[in-house]
Amino acid sequence: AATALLAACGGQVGDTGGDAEQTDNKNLVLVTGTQNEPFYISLRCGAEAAAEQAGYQITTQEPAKFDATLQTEKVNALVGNPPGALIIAPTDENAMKAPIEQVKNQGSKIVEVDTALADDSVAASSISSDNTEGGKLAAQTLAELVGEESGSVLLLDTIAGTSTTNERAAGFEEELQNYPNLKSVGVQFTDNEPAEAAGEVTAAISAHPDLIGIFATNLNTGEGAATGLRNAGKVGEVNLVGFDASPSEVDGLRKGEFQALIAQDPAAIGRQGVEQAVSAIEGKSVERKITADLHALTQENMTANEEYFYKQQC
Ligand code: T6T
Repeated sequence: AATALLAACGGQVGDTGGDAEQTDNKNLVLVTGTQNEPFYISLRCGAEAAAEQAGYQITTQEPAKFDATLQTEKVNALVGNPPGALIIAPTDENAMKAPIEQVKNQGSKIVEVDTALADDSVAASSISSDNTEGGKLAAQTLAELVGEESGSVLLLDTIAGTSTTNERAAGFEEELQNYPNLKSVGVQFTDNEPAEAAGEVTAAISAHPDLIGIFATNLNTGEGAATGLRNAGKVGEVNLVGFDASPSEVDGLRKGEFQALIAQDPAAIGRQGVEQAVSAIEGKSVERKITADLHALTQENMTANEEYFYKQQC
């Protein structure tokens, strides 16, 4: 349901994050997916607050783009001076494995936040939304918005190898099959570039005049899709369901450019990432997998749910 709250908390309790040996290295490094991006800003704020509370130092490294080569440079720079824990959002589920393992081999505990490696034996702990469920929630929300009408639906993913958005896309496609009035025209990748997302929307509108809905699997993609709809004069006519709750997406929801947003809780992901990292460093019990909450925001429920808008200041 559009107003559904999906609260899936908890996780599996694991061991102490690899070798149980305790260190007194109180330096944490957070490596985000990219710089100046509202999701990661909110995540960093949560991480910094938790580090301060635990009496740890945290520094944040941000690649200029969401790109595994640029992120690898940030991770490689830690070799020789490994932190107590590396808390990272790997931008590619395969390509980031070797650089992360190199830091792990130097004694750092590894905690994944948001995105994850395909190999789940590298990190001591992973904290993320249930992205498959998030994709399903997006399809259910779209179906509710559309009602009895029928038409084509466009799915916009970011980059192959991004665990989160790929899972959202798969969950969406699976759930969409339950709504025979909604016909998928397939998935397009946007390279996480708003301009590409805008172009995909323009192309889909001319190829499929019955386009009735779009699911944009993250913030940049959603913002670009909204631009595409504005350019084509189709705002409000084509239902746009986005992911995340950046200031500009929330503004778009208010204005009717988005009909729904699936909001994550990045600050909680950052906070729990630090908490698990500290437990791993201190030889305490670590949870291998923690799932953060998701919330479907619509114009009707957004005023009552402002707490889910991403905060941009720490
Ligand atoms: O949607 C988030 C994040 O969860 C995803 O992994 C990458 O994109 C965002 O950072 C939003 O831009």
